[in-house]
Amino acid sequence: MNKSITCKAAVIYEMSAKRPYFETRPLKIQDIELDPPGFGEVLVKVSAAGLCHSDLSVINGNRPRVMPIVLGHEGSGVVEEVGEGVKSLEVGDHVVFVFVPSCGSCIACKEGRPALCDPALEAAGKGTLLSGEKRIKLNGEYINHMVGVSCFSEYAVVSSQSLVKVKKQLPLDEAALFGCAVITGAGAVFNTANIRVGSTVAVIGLGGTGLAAIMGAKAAGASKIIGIDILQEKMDIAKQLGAHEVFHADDNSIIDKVRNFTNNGVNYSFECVGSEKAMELAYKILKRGGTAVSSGLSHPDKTFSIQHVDMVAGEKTIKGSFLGSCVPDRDIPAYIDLYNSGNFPVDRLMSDHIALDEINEGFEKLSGGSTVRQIIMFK
Ligand code: CXF
Ligand code: ZN
Repeated sequence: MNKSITCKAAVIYEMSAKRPYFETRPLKIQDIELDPPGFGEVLVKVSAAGLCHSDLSVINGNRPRVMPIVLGHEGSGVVEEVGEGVKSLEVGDHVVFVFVPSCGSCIACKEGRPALCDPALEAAGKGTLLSGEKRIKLNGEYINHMVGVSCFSEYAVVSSQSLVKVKKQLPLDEAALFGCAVITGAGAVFNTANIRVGSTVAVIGLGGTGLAAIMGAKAAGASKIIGIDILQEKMDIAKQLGAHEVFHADDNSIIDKVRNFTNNGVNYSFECVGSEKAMELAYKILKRGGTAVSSGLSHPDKTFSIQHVDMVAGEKTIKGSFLGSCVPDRDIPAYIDLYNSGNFPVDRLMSDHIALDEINEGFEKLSGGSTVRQIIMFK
């Protein structure tokens, strides 16, 4: 009979803490107890976990979640134990967490759109694993899972459908990036937009996801790539990764500048901020016939507005992109191969490696915009 284990994890009890987080310390490093993996579940020893804006959005209240919760949805690790019925993975396998598990039997999964898996959405809302169960206990009471992952923890019990096996040659800090930044940003380019070689592209918001979109656009053969942000450091990285031009988001003449740099607007724009202002800009810089793709997540109260007639007469498309419209088992290994070919320098997204107990300092830095991906490394 397998036993439960005790390990350290970052727990958050309430949202909307004030900054600076290194003073208010919204994430508490505590001992949690993990039940053994149930049917179809896996115990993973977490190796690396990235600090992403979507975790920050839970901390600052932009993305309300059930509390208390162990955050973390971008990570990698090594399989420590498999529950009954797990056929696809074995002890010692290296894995990347996926923030939408796919049940495989709902209509969305069956039609090849696992990002839209219905049971996964329900489980995420309730803070459970795909099975509907919780496996994390704090002081004897069950607490919540973050999108079935909760990898700001030394160990995680997750559904086997929340994992993709990866080759052992790939360093696990690099592997972690594929679970969110890369599939979300590059997936939006490769899958959601499915851009044509020669397309003109603008990316708004040059964090982990936006920079992955820049790399994706370059790898997919875009002829002009524009990066837009409010921070010079990020615009500089975008240029190193393939942006031909960068503009400051607050520049009053940005729309004209994008139009002048391209043939009167871009074929594809990618909103990677999660703000209605960025969404409106993404729409306004489109060329006729263009498509604006948004992977940013704003507060549920937010709406954006566009000129209706312009959308109709200009045959413009607005598309949402969740999980980069990826099929993780297919796309994560493919994106890793692309990385290994040298044409997709994902490791450039890494700013820092930190320890679990530096997580509040890390989120403060992320809020200030001075970093791309900080990776928590576990021993
Ligand atoms: C998010 C989507 C909402 C749940 C957490 C992960 N994606 C990228 O950050
Ligand atoms: Zn993320």
